[in-house]
Amino acid sequence: MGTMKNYKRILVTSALPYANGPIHLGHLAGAYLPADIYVRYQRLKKRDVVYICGSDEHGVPITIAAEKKGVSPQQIVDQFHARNKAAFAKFGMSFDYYGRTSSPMHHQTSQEMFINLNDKGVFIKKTEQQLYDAKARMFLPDRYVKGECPHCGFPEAYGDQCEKCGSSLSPTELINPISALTGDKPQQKETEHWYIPLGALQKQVEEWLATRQGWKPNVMGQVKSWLNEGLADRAVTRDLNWGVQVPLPHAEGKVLYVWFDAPIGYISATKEWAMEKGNPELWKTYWQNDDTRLVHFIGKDNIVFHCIMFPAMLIAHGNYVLPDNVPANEFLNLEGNKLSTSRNYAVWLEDYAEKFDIDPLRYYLAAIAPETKDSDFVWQEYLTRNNSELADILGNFTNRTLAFAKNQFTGTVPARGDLDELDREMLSTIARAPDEIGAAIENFEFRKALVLFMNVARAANKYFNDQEPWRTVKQNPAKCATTLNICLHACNALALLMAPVLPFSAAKAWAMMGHATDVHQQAWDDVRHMELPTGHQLGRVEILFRKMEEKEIEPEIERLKNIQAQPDNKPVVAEPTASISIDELAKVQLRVAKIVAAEKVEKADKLLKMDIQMGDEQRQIVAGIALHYSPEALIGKKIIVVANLQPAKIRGIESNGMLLAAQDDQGNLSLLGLDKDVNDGASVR
Ligand code: B3M
Ligand code: ZN
Repeated sequence: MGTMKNYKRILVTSALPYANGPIHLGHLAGAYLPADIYVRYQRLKKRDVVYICGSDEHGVPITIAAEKKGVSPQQIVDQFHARNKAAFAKFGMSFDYYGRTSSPMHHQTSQEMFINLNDKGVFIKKTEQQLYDAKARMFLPDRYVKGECPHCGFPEAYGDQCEKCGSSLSPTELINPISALTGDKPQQKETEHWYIPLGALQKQVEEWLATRQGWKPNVMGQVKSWLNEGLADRAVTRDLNWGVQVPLPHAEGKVLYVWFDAPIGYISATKEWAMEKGNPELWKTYWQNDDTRLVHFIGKDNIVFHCIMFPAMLIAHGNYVLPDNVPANEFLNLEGNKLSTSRNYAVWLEDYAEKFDIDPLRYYLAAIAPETKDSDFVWQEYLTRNNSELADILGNFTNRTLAFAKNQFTGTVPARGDLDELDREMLSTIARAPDEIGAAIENFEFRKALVLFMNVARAANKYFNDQEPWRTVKQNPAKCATTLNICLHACNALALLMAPVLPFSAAKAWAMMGHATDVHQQAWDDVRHMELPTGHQLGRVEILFRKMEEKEIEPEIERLKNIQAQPDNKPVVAEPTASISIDELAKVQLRVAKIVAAEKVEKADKLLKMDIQMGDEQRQIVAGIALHYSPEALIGKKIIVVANLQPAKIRGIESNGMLLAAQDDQGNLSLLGLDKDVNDGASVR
């Protein structure tokens, strides 16, 4: 774990998005939301943390976008820098600074880095043949050329990278290259460029990587496969008229390669942040001290640049910290298909924000974060999780508790009396939560953190049910007061615990608890012991999470379906096959679960509703087995469930998983079980 070293401060970056288009959910889920959750948590832990991002305004992606729209590159970046900055703010991205690489500070910082390495003799200067478009009278760097990937055969690989297999490429490596400007077959023409000798730096990069701990296997795996192939020298300059000028005489028309200057953008933005704070030297504390923990949040297509190329530059410079971790995410798909900007097959932040609340999206995206493999955004699932988790569990618990306190205890906190077993259990669940959730966040396991968080809300909701305060209020008022005191204590804790993921709702919930302070200024560890004093006046009761209706998401689903149905679109879904691959099988998560509660579903004679335990997770499932098993006979039984089936409503009751049973043609039914005892939560393979 990266936390083993004693770091004094944390510097977090999210990939600088190209300012050539708007931001969509795939971006958000990969590089921004996880970082924001991490940073918000670290702030609540009272750690010294700075969160840096900004616009990447150079490179061929920008000039191509400008050419397409018939405007200047500057107009493109001005527009999208402003729009993307605003969109991120709406989604609660809590950057300490959002810079841009067209700033003078950035140009200067990048040029200094280039000069520093050049003076040290790091670069190799090469004269070589490069692809040239005679019609456009221009060299064709990076995305100006397309062709077949020499590694995987993908026909639309770019001159700098294949988006299919992730290989980083040079234009001349492409098979059958064509100019993206004119469609012509390019010529070769002589030009001169500066190269960073990654081959010569490989050993140092490897030595540094060997000291990294707690990296995600998918990230380290990709890095290792690069290293195994052997690193090739990479040109760090381009023949282009847009970008940071190469700061040497006789280098007219040459700019720094965008992947040379963009990561330096993290440094220049930190400098600008420090200046804004009135302490211009402060950036050095973060970038040039070994006790800074540097963490880069990125998508998987940026791994090679953040784990090899930028570290190699920093190593060659010698006076910078290297990343402690690079928790890169896999990709987010949309309704079963790959996102496609060009086909508008995406959900754009700006559009989303006009129609829907922000926190439910943050919640759902964190719940399906593509942490270890690609994941899929499904509108229906988003709605279900909003309604059955945020609204029915977290919101419902908060609202019923506050409404009860308002009606029975004049909106104040009643006294806590003698505790019974359930009271003590609830209090200890709350006391354990900050460390458990915190540990998951520290490990970049945001999905797990969310499950742990929601389990606290689930337990609280169940506690309310089990203690039946609506009954004890008449029979045993002191017990009722204790129950409500503990429920309010739980609401208060949940308001703070939800702050990293659900920042807007946390503020609302915190105000509902009667606090005039800012929830985001509280201390995470206080959850263990923060008590609401008896008599504390609670705030106004409001709906925390609104239930959504199908008709709100129908147009969104429709729009995406229509795009998919357009005939000129190549299908991007995998062909269905009769037999399934091992990878497809691996998508089905089977786990051992213990049935802890079971009851008949009213007016549905075949259905049973069950609470099942899988390790530290509790869920509810509904199954059509009531004619074969009585509820009592099931309690304590261990069964096998499909754990990652989309939650569904069966007769209006949420079912989150499916149990496995065998049924013959006589109708005999048997639940699948185990022939030796293993712990619930165990996975079945
Ligand atoms: N702009 C690529 C991207 O948006 C690039 C990231 C730069 S991070 C220094 O995917
Ligand atoms: Zn490829």
